[in-house]
Amino acid sequence: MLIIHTGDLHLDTFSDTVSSAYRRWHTFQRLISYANETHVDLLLICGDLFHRQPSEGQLREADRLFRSLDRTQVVIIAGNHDFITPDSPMATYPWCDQVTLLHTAQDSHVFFPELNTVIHGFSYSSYQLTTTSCYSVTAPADGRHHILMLHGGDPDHLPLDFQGLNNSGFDYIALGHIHKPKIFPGNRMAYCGSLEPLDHTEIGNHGFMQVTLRNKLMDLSFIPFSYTRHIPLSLQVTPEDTIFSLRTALTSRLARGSSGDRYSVLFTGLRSPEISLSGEVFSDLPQLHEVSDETLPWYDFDQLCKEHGTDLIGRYIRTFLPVGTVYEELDETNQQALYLGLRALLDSSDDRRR
Ligand SMILES: [Mn+2]
Repeated sequence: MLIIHTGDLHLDTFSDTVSSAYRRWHTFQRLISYANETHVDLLLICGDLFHRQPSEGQLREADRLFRSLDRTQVVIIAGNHDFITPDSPMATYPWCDQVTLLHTAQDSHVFFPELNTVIHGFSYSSYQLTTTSCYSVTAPADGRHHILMLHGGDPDHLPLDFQGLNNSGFDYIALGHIHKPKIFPGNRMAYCGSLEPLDHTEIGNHGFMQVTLRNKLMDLSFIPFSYTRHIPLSLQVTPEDTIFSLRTALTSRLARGSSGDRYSVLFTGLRSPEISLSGEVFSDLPQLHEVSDETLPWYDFDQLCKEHGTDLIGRYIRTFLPVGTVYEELDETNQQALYLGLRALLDSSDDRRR
């Protein structure tokens, strides 16, 4: 039996750009195709298929995709974002035959005789859920496979006893809500993570969990599947670097990734005071999501002291660096203070010269 465990698709989120919402729908469509190509038996959607209670039209869009599944059965629970109230369109939507929505909070489950498998789970009926009394924590020993779907794991959204769950007898526990994928020790429980990252804070690989269950033997693996990957990248700058040398280093690093990769670049180290590393300098590189510059300008202190003698700038430097001491001996706070103060003094003396 082959199972895909996904969740937290948040298909209707428009938090960053409109195109990224279509990207999420498109990746969802790719997942449906993948399920057909690999002959998946069960597709488990562990909450937050939508970011808010979906409209009838949005449900129809999703249902149309589910209809194209050849043999895969779909089981859905609603999470804290798409929770179901009695007047939600989700409460009464006539899903196609392949889809089961586990709706009620009281031990709801569905049995698939051809797979000898029972799927347990329930949907949220409000944004918060601070109790765990709403689901059964032990699987019956009846010779069937038992799989539990849950959404939550923080104090306001179904606080979970992960150790207890691990010993609960379920063949697999499919978790949603936390957007970073995680497989728990013992290989029987996992957060699938969001299928596509929702924004640049959801860094690294995103995808789904793939479960193969044969008799009582289980194989669990994370399959990277998202189009977009947000990647933090730190680049060390030296005083010898020029804008051109840094652009060359950056573009060769970006060329190693795939077209959906988006980088948040952080420049650190010492740069020549002649160059500026603001985002505009790199704004033509489409893979860059943001550029942060934490570099400090590099100064030749001995040369500056010679030039400025006992004027304000010379005396300021000697306050931090008496004769015979070197910059590297200063602690980080004093290094920063020296640089920032010197920058201000040099800028104001430049202004006076103009
Ligand atoms: Mn959630």
